[in-house]
Amino acid sequence: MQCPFCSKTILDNSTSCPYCGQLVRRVVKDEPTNLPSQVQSVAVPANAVKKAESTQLSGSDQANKEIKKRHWQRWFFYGLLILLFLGAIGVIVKIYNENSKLLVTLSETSINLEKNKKDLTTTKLSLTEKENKLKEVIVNLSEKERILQESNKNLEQAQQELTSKTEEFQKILDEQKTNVEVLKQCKLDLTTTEANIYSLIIKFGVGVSNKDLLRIPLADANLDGKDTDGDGLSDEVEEALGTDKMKKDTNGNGYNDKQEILGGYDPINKGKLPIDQVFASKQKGKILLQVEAHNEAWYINPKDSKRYFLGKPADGYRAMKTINFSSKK
Ligand SMILES: [Ca+2]
Ligand SMILES: [Ca+2]
Ligand SMILES: [Ca+2]
Repeated sequence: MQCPFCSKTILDNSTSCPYCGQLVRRVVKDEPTNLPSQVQSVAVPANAVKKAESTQLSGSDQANKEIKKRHWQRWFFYGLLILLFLGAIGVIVKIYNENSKLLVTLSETSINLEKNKKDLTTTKLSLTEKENKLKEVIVNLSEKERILQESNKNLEQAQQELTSKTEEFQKILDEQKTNVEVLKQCKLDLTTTEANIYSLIIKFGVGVSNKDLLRIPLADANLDGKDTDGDGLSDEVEEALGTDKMKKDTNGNGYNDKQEILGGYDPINKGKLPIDQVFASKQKGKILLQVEAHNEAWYINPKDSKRYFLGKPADGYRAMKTINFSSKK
């Protein structure tokens, strides 16, 4: 049968439910109670009642044991649930913490990424700027390379010109060397010629007194040279003539020494010079040496019978070249 209170299956002759302890069967001798209508009333003998009561007590202990067992099972189950719940909470907390850390890491990574993006942008800008500068440098380099090539061409051309000029210069140097050699030879020849002229002047020169020399008119030639007083007669000529080389007008008559002597007047004393054309004509072609002075030489030109100053014998060649005379006349 089933207990009407807890619906558990119990023995058919049970008077009370071993599970819930409720009375399920009423004994006849007892007074009627307010049992549920389902409870059946049966006539039970007295020993059976005792036995039933004994059985009822035994069932009640079992029921209590079962109840305690179920009670402990329930608490074990609750404990297990609590443990599971706490474990789940622990797992959730751990996951939350991990997520938080992950979020922090993600945030930091995001910040770093943003920073890296900015750095990358800055680097790109810098790179672009450097690229532009590099392009400018390349352009400048190309321009400089072009200039360099042009310079190299110019240099090459200049080198060619230099080589050409060097060759020309070398030719000029060679010519100059040749000319120097020729000049040396000419100087040597000149020295030889001067020596010959000197020998000729000494050999063919005829001594003449200053008085006789004044009888021959002076030619207006070979009178230049160092002229201290500026009267037109060189110091050397004035020494030969006996005039003052420091005064234009030796005798102080208002006419300078050159004017007077070329005009036939005495530049030292007053009056005319003792010009003697016959005497002068006899001296044509001769070289006269002024023995009363410093052996200055005078050449009497056959063309005009005038005396030409040759200077000292060593200077004779220079003087004679300018006279254009013929000694044979
Ligand atoms: Ca003079
Ligand atoms: Ca003078
Ligand atoms: Ca005078």
